[in-house]
Amino acid sequence: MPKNAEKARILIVDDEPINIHVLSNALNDTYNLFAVTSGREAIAFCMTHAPDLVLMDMDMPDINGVEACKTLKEKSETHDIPIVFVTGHGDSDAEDKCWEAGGVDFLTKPVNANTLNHRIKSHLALKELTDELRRMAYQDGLTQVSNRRYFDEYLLRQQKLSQRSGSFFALLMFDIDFFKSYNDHYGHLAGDDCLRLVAKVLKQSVERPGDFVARFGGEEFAVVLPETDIAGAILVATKLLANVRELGIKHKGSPFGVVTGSIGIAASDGSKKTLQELIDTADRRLYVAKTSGRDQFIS
Ligand code: GH3
Ligand code: MG
Ligand code: MG
Ligand code: MG
Repeated sequence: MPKNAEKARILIVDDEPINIHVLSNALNDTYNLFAVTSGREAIAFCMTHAPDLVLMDMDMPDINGVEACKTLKEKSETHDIPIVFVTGHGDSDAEDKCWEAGGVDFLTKPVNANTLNHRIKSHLALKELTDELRRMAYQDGLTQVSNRRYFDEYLLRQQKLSQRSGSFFALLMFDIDFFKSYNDHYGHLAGDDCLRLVAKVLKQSVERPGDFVARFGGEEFAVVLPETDIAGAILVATKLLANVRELGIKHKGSPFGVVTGSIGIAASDGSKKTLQELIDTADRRLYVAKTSGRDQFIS
């Protein structure tokens, strides 16, 4: 069972309603079941509903099960959904195709209900563990935003996308002002609380689907904005600074009286700069924002 005790959601894909009926009856009622009758619908459903597991027929009109599986494995949004093939093809060539397409398991019809339920249970358990491991590997333990490791991967992916499309993406380096003095006045634990609050408000302040916030280190956060040039990044930076200031976290050691941050902005169309140059540019501008007053951005 998923940790939040919600029922796991299973999508049954089969062009024949009788098969959907049989599988539904075979599955025990700890699952939340959905069904579609084509590969095309399966892809659309997975993109919008992200089921926990898919039971996939092979032969279907339009997109067949193997093709649908390949497509799902190619998309980052659906890549991690385990796909169990349930098919009338018992031959080994068909099995090979399912494995090659990225399926996690293969069952032949008629399916033994007990076997089906056991296989599903173990795939769901494995998925949950994998998700948890991935979360731990990519999330900052203190603030729950992405960590540096994920930031590095995300930025690299963004650069590749941008190289292909020719569109700009922006990087914002945000650093809390006078944070050493905050710790000195209020203690390290209060400092940790402050970091959590700031991380949360940064995350809430970016709106577009690909916008990304990570803890870069210490009291410094990185924000990646896909499909965004300097002008767009300035709008976001203005909002980030205002939202942090408006948190109103008292800070006796700051001339502003409340916790504020400074931002350095850099943008790239993927072609000219290396990622290190992009980060260096944002860092340099952050430094200027600091030395020329703080609670501001430099672009
Ligand atoms: P500036 O306005 O120039 O950025 O000054 P600053 O004091 O914010 O910068 P400085 O780099 O001198 O100090 C950063 C402080 O952030 C020092 C460090 O102890 C604190 N810090 C880094 N990580 C954590 C953390 O995880 N928790 C807490 N409470 N403090 C942290
Ligand atoms: Mg079929
Ligand atoms: Mg600082
Ligand atoms: Mg710093």
